[in-house]
Amino acid sequence: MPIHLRPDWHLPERAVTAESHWRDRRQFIESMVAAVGLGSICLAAGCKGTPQGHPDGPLATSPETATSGLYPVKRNPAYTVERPLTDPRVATRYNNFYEFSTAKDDVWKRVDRFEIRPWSVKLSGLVENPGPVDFEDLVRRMPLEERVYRFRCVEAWAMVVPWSGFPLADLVAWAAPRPEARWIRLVTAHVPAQMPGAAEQAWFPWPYHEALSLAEARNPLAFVATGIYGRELPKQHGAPLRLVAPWKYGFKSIKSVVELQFTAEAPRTFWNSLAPDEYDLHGNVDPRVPHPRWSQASERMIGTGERRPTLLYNGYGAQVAGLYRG
Ligand SMILES: Nc1nc2c(c(=O)[nH]1)N[C@H]1C(S)=C(S)[C@@H](COP(=O)(O)O)O[C@H]1N2
Ligand SMILES: [Mo]
Repeated sequence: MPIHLRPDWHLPERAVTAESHWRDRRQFIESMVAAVGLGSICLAAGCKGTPQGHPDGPLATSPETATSGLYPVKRNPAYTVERPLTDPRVATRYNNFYEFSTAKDDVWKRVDRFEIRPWSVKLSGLVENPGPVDFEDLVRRMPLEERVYRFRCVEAWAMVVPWSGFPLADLVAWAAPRPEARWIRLVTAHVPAQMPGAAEQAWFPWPYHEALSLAEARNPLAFVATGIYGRELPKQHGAPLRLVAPWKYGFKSIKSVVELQFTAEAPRTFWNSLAPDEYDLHGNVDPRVPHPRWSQASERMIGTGERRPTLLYNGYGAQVAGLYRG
């Protein structure tokens, strides 16, 4: 099927935001924070003891569900970051989720109609244990923990957030891949009636789809997030479950997953199919390889505007570099 591409199709991260625009938004957020008197929230990754970044109100868009009561969950101290946490009021209002909007600052306002219950995840392809898995059953059975991860968008903005969830390896084990399985194709829900962005931009090759090799999926860093900031995941972050692969650019961390298909061959992926020279199949963070339209040498922390040097594998080389040797 020929895909009609608008002239701006190759600007998936439309807000390769001009610094001036960004400063305006930051001032706006700061004034909003001041206005509602929320200035005293704990932002340092070192503020132990308190549920970190547990906000009053900013995640009000997290709907009440039968599983909201599972959070907060215990922090896994093996996954901490030397940087301050991103302010939850910033992270939950600055999202990339094209099914809802191509602009980052209004995704959270456009998710209301999206229905996340009931939800099931289909395990398919080369597995011994295929079939639909009910999300609530899954999340109750999995060992939930909190991990603080760096997160780096290909567009050069970055954040540090506490995700709640479980290792992807546990879901892989549940599926029981056959020996021929080498890859996993992950697929997002596609419900245009509930997704204004997908309805407006019908020419994209929906549903959003991504891929990890089975070895990557079994790496202990690969995480299925069901919560953030000590609460159940709000819809704009990919409720009820999304991938977090923190050593890869953000586009690999697919949201609102409905299917894991185990394959022998490398599957095609949404952004790589659209623009292979801009969005590598593997998408591993690498400061030495510029995006065709911008440098990847440094990154901008959302919420503070601080610039940091980009780290190879986003700082997770010790855990993942072995995957790519030879
Ligand atoms: N289904 C789906 N998943 C997606 C996207 C998307 O548009 N659709 N955007 C990706 C990109 S480019 C980024 S940077 C992250 C952003 O995650 P966040 O909004 O939770 O910060 O989600 C990724 N997952
Ligand atoms: Mo991104």
